Amino acid sequence: RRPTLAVVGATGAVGTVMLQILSQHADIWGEIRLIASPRSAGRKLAVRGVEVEVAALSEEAFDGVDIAMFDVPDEVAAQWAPIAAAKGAVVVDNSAAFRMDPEVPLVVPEVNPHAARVRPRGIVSNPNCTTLSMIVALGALHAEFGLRELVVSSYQAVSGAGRAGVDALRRQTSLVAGTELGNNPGDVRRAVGDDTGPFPEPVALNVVPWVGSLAEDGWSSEEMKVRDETRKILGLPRLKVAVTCVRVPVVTTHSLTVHARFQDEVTVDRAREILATAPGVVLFDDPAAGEFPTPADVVGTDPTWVGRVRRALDDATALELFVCGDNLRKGAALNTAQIAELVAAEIIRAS
Ligand code: 2RA
Repeated sequence: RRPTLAVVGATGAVGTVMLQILSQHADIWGEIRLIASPRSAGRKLAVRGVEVEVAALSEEAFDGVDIAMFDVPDEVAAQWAPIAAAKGAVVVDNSAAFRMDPEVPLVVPEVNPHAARVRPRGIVSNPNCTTLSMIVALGALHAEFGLRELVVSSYQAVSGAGRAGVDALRRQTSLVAGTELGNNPGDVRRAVGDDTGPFPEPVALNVVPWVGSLAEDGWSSEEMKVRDETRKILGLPRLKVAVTCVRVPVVTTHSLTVHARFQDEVTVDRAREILATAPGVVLFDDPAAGEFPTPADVVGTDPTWVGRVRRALDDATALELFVCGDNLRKGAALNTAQIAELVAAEIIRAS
């Protein structure tokens, strides 16, 4: 039996990538139902080469659905994911609403696929895009070396804030392009005006050391997600994690610098072997030839790209890495689709 799939949030930035991925992956699905807010209902979107009309989010929309992938705001997921689960669907949710719920597994198929099998609430969570942009590479290194501590800085693309983020960067860039702006305090801010979109400061010609909302003691919600989710996925509840999240003027693909300290001494040669052979990872690391990953080349691709692999100068147990991942693909839609495919395989085996 081919499972019925619902895509909830089909018209958003991640939903759009999701429909592309569903059109590219092996077609294991029966019906694919597209669901969105009543505002978007009635639109027609192509998936698997067929136009499908978007249905409004409602209880009836989940009738007969086996798996429902959600990419909607946290409060919408908090309300509707349990409704879909109560109607018998396994929900794969990309919001933050359930990620830290002990009864909801947080799954990265390359790292902890077994976790997806135990889902007492009928919900499986997809990690945040920033965690996902590094965790496949880190998981592979952890499996061999035993991770002890992480120090991370992110360089996050504006599409992490959805279509509004991309629109804001494009608008701001058009206002500063070809000017001499960027040489005097406040000149970029004055050119951009008060409307900085979903960001607290101008993002064109700038970097903004803030992503998400204010958490405790000056940390951002995004920074807390990277720490909490990494601990949960790797099963390391006391892992030391220091993280600073930064928004940069890149459309799509998050980058991170990672200082990872392990249990024992590490070698760059072994780390390179692990990264070169890990599923879902591409090692692209030859600085002498000018080879290291950048968002401009990584965008639109599936893997986690790793470069600049070095042993820490002052600690033989630590590695330095530069990592890039498409935040809309592996960072969101692709990982969600991979989880849904794991669950679908269970349903197909059982039928
Ligand atoms: C961002 N990580 O980049 C967030 C989106 N989930 O804004």
